Amino acid sequence: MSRLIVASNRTATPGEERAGGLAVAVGDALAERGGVWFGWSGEIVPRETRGIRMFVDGNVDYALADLTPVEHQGYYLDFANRALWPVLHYRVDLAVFDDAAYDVYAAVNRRFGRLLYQLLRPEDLVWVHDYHFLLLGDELRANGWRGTIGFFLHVPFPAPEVFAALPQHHRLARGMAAFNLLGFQTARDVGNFTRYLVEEHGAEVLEDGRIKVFDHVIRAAAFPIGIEPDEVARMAESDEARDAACRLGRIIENRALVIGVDRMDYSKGLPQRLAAFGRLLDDNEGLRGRVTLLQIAPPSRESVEAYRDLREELDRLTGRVNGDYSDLDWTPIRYLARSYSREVLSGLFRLARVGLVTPLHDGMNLVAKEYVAAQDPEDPGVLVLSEFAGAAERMETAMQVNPHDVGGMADAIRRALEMSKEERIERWKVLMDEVSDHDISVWRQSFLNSLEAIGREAG
Ligand code: ADQ
Repeated sequence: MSRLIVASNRTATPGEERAGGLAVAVGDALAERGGVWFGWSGEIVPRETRGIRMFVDGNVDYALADLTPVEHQGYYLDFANRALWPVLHYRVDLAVFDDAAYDVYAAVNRRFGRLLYQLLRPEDLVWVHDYHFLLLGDELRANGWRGTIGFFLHVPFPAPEVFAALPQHHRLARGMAAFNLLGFQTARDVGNFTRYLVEEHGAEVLEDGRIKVFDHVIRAAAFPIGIEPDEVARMAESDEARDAACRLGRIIENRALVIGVDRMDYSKGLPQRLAAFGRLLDDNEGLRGRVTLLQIAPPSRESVEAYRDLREELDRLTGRVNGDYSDLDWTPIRYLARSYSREVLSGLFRLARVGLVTPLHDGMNLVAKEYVAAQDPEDPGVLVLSEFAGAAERMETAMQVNPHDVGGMADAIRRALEMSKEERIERWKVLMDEVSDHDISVWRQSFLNSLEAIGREAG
């Protein structure tokens, strides 16, 4: 079997907390097959250290490179986080466009391409991840790499006119055409990407579905990412999970628990979610004192300003609801701005009667799948899921909501709380089948099978 070489901005070096879907998914895939994980070390050093630091953990070799302060600012904070992330999540209003930042982004892709090329052996399979490295394939080609290169976008690919708002979208698209296979989370993303290439760059869709663009023939397909459901189910029954559920259970007593778990980010729809919970209590007197929302959302450190504004808004909304409705022995919203282990989260998911996953836009959203996998099959909770999470494409028996519609979400939470056990079990079974059928190894295998097939075709 050829070696798997994964490139992603951050790797999950052993011992690190892995809050973030990419680190969890890629880490699991690499641990299963073995290979090399290449990326930024997380270190910012005053002057670019030329080489790569290597170390081994189990069957994974880590190859890490540092960034200089200028690179970290331009490539990571300014272009990846303040231009690409908002545009890919339909927030052109929040994007900051800066040519100088793009130049640094391109330069880091060039330097990392050179470093990665030096690690490669002719038979290797290269798999690049996410929006930080849109130009990495092109840079490998510039160094002379002729093997197949796959790419997977973890976040949404937006409607063509939204991506075209990026002043450098032409150059990014040319770079992306250097990948042989581009994987997306959903059919909607593949459709958007294909339409973008056709409308903006005169691409031609061939009979076999491949796309001819900029003198390349590429393939774009959906590979919905998954989790390890058995591991989540096991964690949900671990001692750590039971302890956590017990501690929380003592406080909420026999009240119903509604849970939300997210990285704190404007794409996750947190203000709308808190507002919907407020509306639920405004409109349903009978629920006051009988239901608690636990929202866990650790700050993303890198986007300090955006985080500060969002945090203030969440504090204000929580304060409004808790101020209006708290009683001596009940606080409606418990808001925890910190991270927990996967065991603790699984225990809390299992305790919760309702899982609220209501992003405004999300590539997939693994929390939706983890919530389902953590449930007690005899008495499962209800998933309330945004129609704009990639997960919604295949999780049809979740209660799907429009995350902008506060009243509609309040109503869905009420219906979820009132739902009979029979209906909960019926809906959950369908969801659990989907989570099991499209688990993390199916995702990895189907992507790598497609990539290997392309490699064979190319001879
Ligand atoms: P994220 O935006 O990070 O991932 P998500 O898919 O929900 O979003 O993954 C979050 C992961 O981090 C989950 O495994 C979750 O359990 C964990 N996590 C979240 N909050 C946590 C907390 N407070 N403490 C500890 N762990 C926490 C990106 C894309 C997604 C896509 C994934 C994978 O934005 O759309 O699903 O990559 O492709």
